[in-house]
Amino acid sequence: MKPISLIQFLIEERRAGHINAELTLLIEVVARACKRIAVATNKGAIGGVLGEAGTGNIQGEAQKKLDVISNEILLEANAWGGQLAACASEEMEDPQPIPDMYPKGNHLLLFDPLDGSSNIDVNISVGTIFSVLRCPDGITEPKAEHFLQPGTTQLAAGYVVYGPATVLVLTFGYGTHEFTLDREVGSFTLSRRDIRIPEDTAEFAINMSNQRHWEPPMQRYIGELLAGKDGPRSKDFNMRWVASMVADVHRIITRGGVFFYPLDAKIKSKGGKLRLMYEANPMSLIIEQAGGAATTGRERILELQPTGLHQRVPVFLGSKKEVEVATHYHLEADGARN
Ligand code: AFP
Repeated sequence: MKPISLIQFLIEERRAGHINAELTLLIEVVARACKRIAVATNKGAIGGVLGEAGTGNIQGEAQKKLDVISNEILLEANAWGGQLAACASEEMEDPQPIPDMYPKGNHLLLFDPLDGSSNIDVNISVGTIFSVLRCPDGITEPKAEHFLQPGTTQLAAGYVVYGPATVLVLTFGYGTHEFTLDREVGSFTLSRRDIRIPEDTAEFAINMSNQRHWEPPMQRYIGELLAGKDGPRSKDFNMRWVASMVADVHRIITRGGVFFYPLDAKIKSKGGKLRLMYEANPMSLIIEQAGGAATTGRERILELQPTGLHQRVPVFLGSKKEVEVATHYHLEADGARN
């Protein structure tokens, strides 16, 4: 079969009425920026891109040089594109307006430029996550409040994982599709259409070092998985944790599994570890469009009304049946308490 390039795929999606001309170009611009990030990431130590940038981001986390470089690549590429009213990045406190010298469009772009950045220096997969929203009608200078739309309103969501291969996973709310970067040709090529995540799984991903800080229903759920064949689940489970959400989600997109970053006593006051607008919402749309589920352990993530651009939430996502069991345990415990 003849390979289908990203741009061919986007044109097909436009013909099918799934996206408009502006969104077609916007995704092409984001994909092009991600190719540049892939080049920078691949150079590693010889590109002089490893190590600390000596700055902190809005979350108070130390920034790596590649965090800063990736943020700049995405901002620059998207500023001139003409499809955006504004951008918001996990690395910046406030939304970034489009400079006056460029035309403006009707879309809002949110991104985590380099997720999993503590893995850069050890040569483990990292990635970019992005989400596209419509700019509310009549707003010419969008502020943070205009970005605070529930995940169900996302027009597009995607991630690029910079691993042994550079892979883009994309959804417009009509299925989840995967593209692999053909380095010789320089373009993303469709590698899987309409990905389906198996409903059942025997593999979970969680940072077990936080176990003693989890809430009782999380302790119960993971305890039962660890008990394996001899426990109430009567089945052995395997565990994986890359600590780059893109890599952990990509494994789930490829062979099923569940990913948890639950509430724990250390992060309770912050609301969770992962960011709703830059990580949880785009990943939840991608997962749901592939037949999986995504909750906070209590509510469907995509239906949350955001309260802040940098809001954090607990994340349970992946194979539907396991997300349902873990969510059920939390709701049951809440019910017993009330
Ligand atoms: P960094 O970008 O700071 O490395 O954080 C990565 C991340 O947001 C997400 O990609 C991982 O799943 C999660 O944090 C890892 O968290 P732990 O280091 O607490 O395991």
